[in-house]
Amino acid sequence: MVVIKSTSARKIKDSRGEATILVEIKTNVGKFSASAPNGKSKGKHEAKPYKKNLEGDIKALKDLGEYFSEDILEDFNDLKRVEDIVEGHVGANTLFALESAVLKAMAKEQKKEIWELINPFAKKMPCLVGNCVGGGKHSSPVGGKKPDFQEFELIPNTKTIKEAYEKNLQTQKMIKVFLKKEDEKFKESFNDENAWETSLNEKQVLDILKKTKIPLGIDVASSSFYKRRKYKYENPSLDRTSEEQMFYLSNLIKNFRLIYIEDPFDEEDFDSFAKLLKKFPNSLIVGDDLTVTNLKRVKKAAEKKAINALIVKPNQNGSLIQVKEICKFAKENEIKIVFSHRSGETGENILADLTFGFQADYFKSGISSKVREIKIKRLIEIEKKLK
Ligand code: 2PG
Ligand code: MG
Repeated sequence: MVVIKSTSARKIKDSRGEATILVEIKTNVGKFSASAPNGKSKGKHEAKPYKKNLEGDIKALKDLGEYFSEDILEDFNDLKRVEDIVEGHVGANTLFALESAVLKAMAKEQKKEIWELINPFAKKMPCLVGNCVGGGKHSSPVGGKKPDFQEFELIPNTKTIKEAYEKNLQTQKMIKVFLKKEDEKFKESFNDENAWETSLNEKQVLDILKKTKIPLGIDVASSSFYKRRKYKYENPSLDRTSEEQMFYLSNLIKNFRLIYIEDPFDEEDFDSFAKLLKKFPNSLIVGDDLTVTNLKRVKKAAEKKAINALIVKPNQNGSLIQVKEICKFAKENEIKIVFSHRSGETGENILADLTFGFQADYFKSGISSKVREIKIKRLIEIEKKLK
């Protein structure tokens, strides 16, 4: 059993150089720490990362430390007790980091892997969704231009995670050569998630990626360019109504055989999601800003038949108990689960254990860079031990 003796937190920098939180707990079995990432293209309905601000949460956590002393924490569901104590005092980033640290303590005390605390019978590895080329909010313009879509993903079909990881790394290097040829403004620069920045538009990027023969996906992140009831494209400059967006995306899905389409419509437009899913039941229509790892919104999306896949970003919610409920609900409703990194990441790799423990179908992250690879490498390590 684990008993928390004190809790503290401090500010650290994420991969974008922005402040985020690292939580440390002192327990009867030692000290444990965990950090939370930061999003940039956030859903309107995401839980707040901090109650008021980071400093306030750091103070709150210190003050709350002694309230844990009576609680004995033995299994995953005991995180509820942690939540009961801090609820209302801290935001989602702080709660997620705190619960992650508690899981690390429990795993150590029980001589288990973290994923085993969630599901000791977990077997299936997720497929990798690797962000290869970027645009939107995560990218800077190259020579004044960038794609309006946020992410262009490679989703290789391989036997093992290790092969998928290597294939994505190799392919991303190959894409550099293609971009050099097709984009005279290309500067070999990476965006926030180590995806290539380019001056090309989404259609031109997909033309290049198609050559790889790897199944492709996109994160349209369309709420970020939906203004006054129009999708405001800048490259080239063109406004699209919802109907026009539907038509445009449908053509892209057909022409490029897209198997994964995240946030194709604005975060309030469940009905357009549903229409698209009806047209393309064999592609994954994925909710991220739409569902924001919030059980109520996931249930609404399921009722409206708006999605057949959903992004799970634990720090969009904070509560790992609710993450568990969402995964259960998704499985019961045949909705595929995609665990995802954030655009501002840290060296924390617990996301890999959560992904495997909850038996997610996909794991979305950047392809290269230390903070992304550390999570993929943890998945590879789990895969290796299973054999
Ligand atoms: C997304 C994420 C991760 P952010 O939109 O899917 O790529 O972006 O972390 O900025 O919300
Ligand atoms: Mg997204």
